[in-house]
Amino acid sequence: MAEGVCAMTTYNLMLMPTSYGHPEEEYWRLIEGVSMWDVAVERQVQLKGPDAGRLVQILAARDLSKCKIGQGKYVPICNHHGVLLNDPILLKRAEDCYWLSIADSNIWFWAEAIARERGLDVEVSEPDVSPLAVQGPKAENVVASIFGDWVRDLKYFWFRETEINGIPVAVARSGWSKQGGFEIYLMDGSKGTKLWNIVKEAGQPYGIGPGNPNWCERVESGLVAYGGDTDGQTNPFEVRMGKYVDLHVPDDTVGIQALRRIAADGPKRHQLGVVLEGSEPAKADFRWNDIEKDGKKIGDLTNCTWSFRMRKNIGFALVSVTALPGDMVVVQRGAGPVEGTLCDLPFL
Ligand code: THG
Repeated sequence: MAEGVCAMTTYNLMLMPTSYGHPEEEYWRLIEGVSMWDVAVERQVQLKGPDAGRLVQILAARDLSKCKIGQGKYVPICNHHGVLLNDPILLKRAEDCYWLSIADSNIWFWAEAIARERGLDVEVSEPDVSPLAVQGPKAENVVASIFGDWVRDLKYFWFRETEINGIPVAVARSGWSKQGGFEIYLMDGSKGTKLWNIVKEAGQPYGIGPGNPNWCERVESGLVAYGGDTDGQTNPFEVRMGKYVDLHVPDDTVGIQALRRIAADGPKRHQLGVVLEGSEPAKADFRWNDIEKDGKKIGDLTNCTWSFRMRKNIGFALVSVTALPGDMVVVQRGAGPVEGTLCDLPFL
């Protein structure tokens, strides 16, 4: 509140700040400087016990057999039909302890139910962990000035557990932007303001300011939002996550039979970008609008944003695989139809 937050959204049954009142300033700070985000809503589902490794491989259709302690991986979690349930980042803390850093859907219930149904010796819980993201080209200098130069050697998604002024944290190279940066996983919620102020002070020389997972940057960069760009039928192949699915994982991985079938038949839809006509920020609220080609519906526009760098309205299209980059389409919105052109993702 002290930072002037003026908009929030709900995510994982919690409130996430979404604006501090200056969207364009917040965007350029991320692109050119450094921004700090309260993303405590990215809850951790912890799997702990002798069967934690087995459970995580049953939940995630990505081969985790070579995942090392201290390593993170982006893993699709699917149901038995191969439909995406969540797209967490997995953090391997120990041979018998993993975190699933989840997007907006309840994986605690799911993991607990699968563990009990399979008779596994593992405890599923939601520990007191709240990530704080530091993102942008100057993030590395800020985080190194707090924790030391070792953070510069962290590989993407790798992390190390440490502490700062008695505050227990894990520092990871990760975050929901393509501008580079870190996430500091706070392991004691009562010290949130203390940690925030440490980062804020260390960031002063670099012009740090508050922000949030930035909608414009993530669309430009082609990052998927589970639940925003996916519906109740979306499988990982449809939303460019096929590279995170390993079809050779053991047969007891939830959904793997369905995913093998979908891979063999070929998915029906794919995710492309769409650049809309016009060079004024769109006022209409786009969300899952019909996309038509030659007068027939071919799919949906799952998000749309004004791109500050492209000076165009852009969005993601979840469309029939018969639609290809370069195709002209029409998007149906409340204010009337608007023309657009399909393209590959990412935009930038
Ligand atoms: N941070 C943490 N947890 C999270 C998110 C986060 N959980 C949910 C959600 N966000 C997960 N979504 C993503 C999606 C993409 C990436 C990170 C989180 C990402 N992707 C890179 C890319 O697409 O180029 C690289 C992925 C790879 O190739 O392995 O970074 O933000 N804690």
